[in-house]
Amino acid sequence: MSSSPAVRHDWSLAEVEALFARPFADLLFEAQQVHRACHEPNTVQMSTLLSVKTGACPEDCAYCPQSVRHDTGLEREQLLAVDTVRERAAAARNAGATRFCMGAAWRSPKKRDMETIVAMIRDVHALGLETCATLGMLTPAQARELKDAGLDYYNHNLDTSEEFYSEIVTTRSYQDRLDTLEAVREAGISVCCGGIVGMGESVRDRARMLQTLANLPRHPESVPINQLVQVPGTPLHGAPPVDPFDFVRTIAVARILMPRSQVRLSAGRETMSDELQALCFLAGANSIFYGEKLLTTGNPDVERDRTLLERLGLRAQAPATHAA
Ligand code: SAM
Ligand code: DTB
Ligand code: SF4
Repeated sequence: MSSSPAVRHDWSLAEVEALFARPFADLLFEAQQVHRACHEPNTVQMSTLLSVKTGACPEDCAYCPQSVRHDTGLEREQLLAVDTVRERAAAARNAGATRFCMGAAWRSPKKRDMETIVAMIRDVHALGLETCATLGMLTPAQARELKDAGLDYYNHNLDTSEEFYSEIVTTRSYQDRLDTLEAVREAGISVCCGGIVGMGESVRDRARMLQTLANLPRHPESVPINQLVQVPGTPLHGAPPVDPFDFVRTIAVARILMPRSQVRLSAGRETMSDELQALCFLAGANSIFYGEKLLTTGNPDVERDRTLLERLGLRAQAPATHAA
């Protein structure tokens, strides 16, 4: 493709559903063309996650092992010390990550926690890493405070369609999520926002979620597409598994709808074959979580990922300049 694909914000549901319905090869071909018109091919952005506060979350997200309402046997942990986080970030950088994402099992950060989080962000930023945090809902003032500390990205997922959302989470609304995304955007922080495939949602729900993301006033700079990690004790344990090709289709549609965004092949890689991951890269994924743990569950170890990238001729992306 010689000319850049248009960045649109007016996708209709019918158009997005039609993409999902296309023959697999046609869809992947278009996604790969869009990908190559907008990104350096054969490069992957690598983020390392750290859970800085684990478990005992008051929210009831049906997929999440950290909700206090699900008995998953997870050991809860208080907010980590700033020194510990700095050491883990330095190790991630030395292993090749360019972005470090700090996650907390909160509905929203409390006043007393903000000081520690701000210190963590300053230290990770000073290591030369891109900083990312996912701390739950934010007020506009909290978003500005995080921006001032040097926060580059904020992760807050829509998770699914507005229609299916109430089957998954009842303790906050879809509008709450959109309000946090707006606060993050207004503060000048780049947005990381995506969702989960494999919660029993329909193809229409997947299409609706991607349509909502693509029709935001600006596309999220990062779009994580997670495959549900089924954790015993969560209500979604035992949900019907996703057809792997449908997972790949979701990545491809995200790529076509949001041509310039980084599309992240996120949770769920530990149980995916190398071949399935290769199809996801072919469909336009150009970002992964890197390091043997996500927040509380497993991720492929560094050796397996290095080997996979080498076998596919993929290389790590340099830290992005924040163009949107
Ligand atoms: N508590 C904060 C929040 O919910 O905004 C931040 C952390 S939360 C764990 C971040 C995201 O991780 C969720 O929005 C969800 O998309 C994803 N996630 C959580 N558990 C998951 C699972 N079992 N499988 C796949 N993705 C999951
Ligand atoms: C995202 O979309 N996926 C990451 C990150 N953003 C915070 C989290 C995945 C969590 C998987 C379950 C766990 O490890 O607890
Ligand atoms: Fe809490 Fe976030 Fe898990 Fe929901 S996804 S239960 S808000 S940690």
